[in-house]
Amino acid sequence: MSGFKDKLIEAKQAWAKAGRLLTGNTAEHSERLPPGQRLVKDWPVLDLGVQPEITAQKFFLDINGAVENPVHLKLDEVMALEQEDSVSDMHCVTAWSRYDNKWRGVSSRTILELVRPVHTAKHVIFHAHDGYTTNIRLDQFAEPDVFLVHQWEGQPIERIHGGPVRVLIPKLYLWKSAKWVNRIEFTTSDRPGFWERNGYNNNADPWLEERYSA
Ligand SMILES: Nc1nc2c(c(=O)[nH]1)N[C@H]1C(S)=C(S)[C@@H](COP(=O)(O)O)O[C@H]1N2
Ligand SMILES: [Mo]
Repeated sequence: MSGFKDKLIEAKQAWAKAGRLLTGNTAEHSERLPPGQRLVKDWPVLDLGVQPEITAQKFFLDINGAVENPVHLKLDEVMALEQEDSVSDMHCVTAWSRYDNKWRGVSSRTILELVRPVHTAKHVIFHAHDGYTTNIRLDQFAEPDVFLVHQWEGQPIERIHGGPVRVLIPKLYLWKSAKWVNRIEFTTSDRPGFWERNGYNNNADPWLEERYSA
């Protein structure tokens, strides 16, 4: 009994340290629902308003910059890389979260093995067909739940959600997950992307409510 209580206090101290009780969520929710978020069942669409149609002909993916082996991939070459399934939650800065999304695609680990970033590479910049950009750190990219995804719930990812291939970074707010990605650039220094230059937080951790820049 007291062991359980100690555990609970320990957990709460850890949450408080991490800022997880920022908006006073109840304990059972704060386990999984980040502060200030509400659950949705559907998948809302959010972007700059241009939704480019990327056919297999138009599709390309450059992975280059501070890497030993830059590549230029067509869609069938992306599909020929090792494919994996993953289930993860999505958290959007506009305050919706969706649990248990089933994804299929290429893991960031597979990408890293393919292009081999140089030792001084520390950041990753995503570029997309609509001109959108967003940036993360290399260690965030290397997380096991990060994928280039082309299926959601067993179906091809729709154009409105960035199909045929988009980025997925579940542990960060969804603006870090570029739709219609066409270039993954590894860099030695950080370079803020579209929203990061326009008032959003550079780090974007939902558990720390890193929504806006200070
Ligand atoms: N290429 C591109 N990717 C993008 C965006 C965009 O405008 N263009 N918007 C971002 C933002 S702000 C969000 S919240 C998510 C939304 O993804 P969804 O429309 O699939 O929900 O995509 C992110 N990726
Ligand atoms: Mo967003």
